[in-house]
Amino acid sequence: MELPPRPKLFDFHGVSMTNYFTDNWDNVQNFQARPDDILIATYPKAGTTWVSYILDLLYFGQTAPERQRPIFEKVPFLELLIPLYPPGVEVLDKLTTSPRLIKTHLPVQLLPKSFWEQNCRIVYVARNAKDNAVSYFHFDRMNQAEPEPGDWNNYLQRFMDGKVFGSWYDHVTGWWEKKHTHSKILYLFYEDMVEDTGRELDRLCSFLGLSPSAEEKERVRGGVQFDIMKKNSMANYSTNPVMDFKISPFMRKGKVGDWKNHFTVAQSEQFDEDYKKKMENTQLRFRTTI
Ligand code: PPS
Repeated sequence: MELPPRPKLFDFHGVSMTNYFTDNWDNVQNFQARPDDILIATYPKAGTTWVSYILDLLYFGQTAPERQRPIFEKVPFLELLIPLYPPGVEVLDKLTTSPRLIKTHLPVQLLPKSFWEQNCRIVYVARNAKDNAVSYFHFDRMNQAEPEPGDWNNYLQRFMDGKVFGSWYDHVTGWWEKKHTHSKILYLFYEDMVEDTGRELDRLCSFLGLSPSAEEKERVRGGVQFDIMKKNSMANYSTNPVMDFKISPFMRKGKVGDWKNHFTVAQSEQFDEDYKKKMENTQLRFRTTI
């Protein structure tokens, strides 16, 4: 199928987005959440797919034939409306599983209000800004549904300016603040998940009120390791036609600290200085190495 030209970013309610996130806006805002829905919220490239697949395995196991579908179909993307697929909202409305697992990249202030009214559980995943920017850059190179990334230096500046998809700084701090008033948000860090997946799996289970057997937990932990997920066509996006894996695979490196292979010393210093200013009013702390 012919792919449409790459979309452009524009300012939408103070957040830089493409029309693929805004075209279905009224339906997204009027989305009716159900009390048992579980929302996976992230700034793009922070570990959405990893947590989505963990939750999918925890709730639905890996054997049922109807679950042998790509993760991006099983965990619909709420605000997405791209030509090749039905709108996320439509897929979700028809979804009969309990719970429904829902993906969103929306900043906290733009989340449809029914998620708060229904008091849904929300798993937020955050990743340190430097690795997040690198991962996003490579994703934009290979994904025809994303704006042209341009060169790395220019991209990094736009990331710092909040002009690749909203502001990373506002996104991670906005959700962090919300955690103080909404008790049903679990705030996870990508770096913690890489450091000790089993420990973070335990935190997830306790948040969700699940008590899988030790054997089941080990099966999930084993199945969501980077190398295993990278080979798994249901988890690695290889069936998604808008992505060109010859440019860069979706499951690219899966590491903490890959930013060191991309940032020059000067870029890193400038980034750190700007970061300090943007993050001075928050207690939120990230690790850029583990
Ligand atoms: S998206 O497009 O926003 O849904 O992307 P997202 O899934 O949030 O992020 C993709 C990055 O997460 C890495 N990833 C993993 N890392 C470690 N272990 C596991 N199991 C795993 N699964 C996905 C993926 O490789 C992308 O990061 P980079 O740094 O580009 O490799």
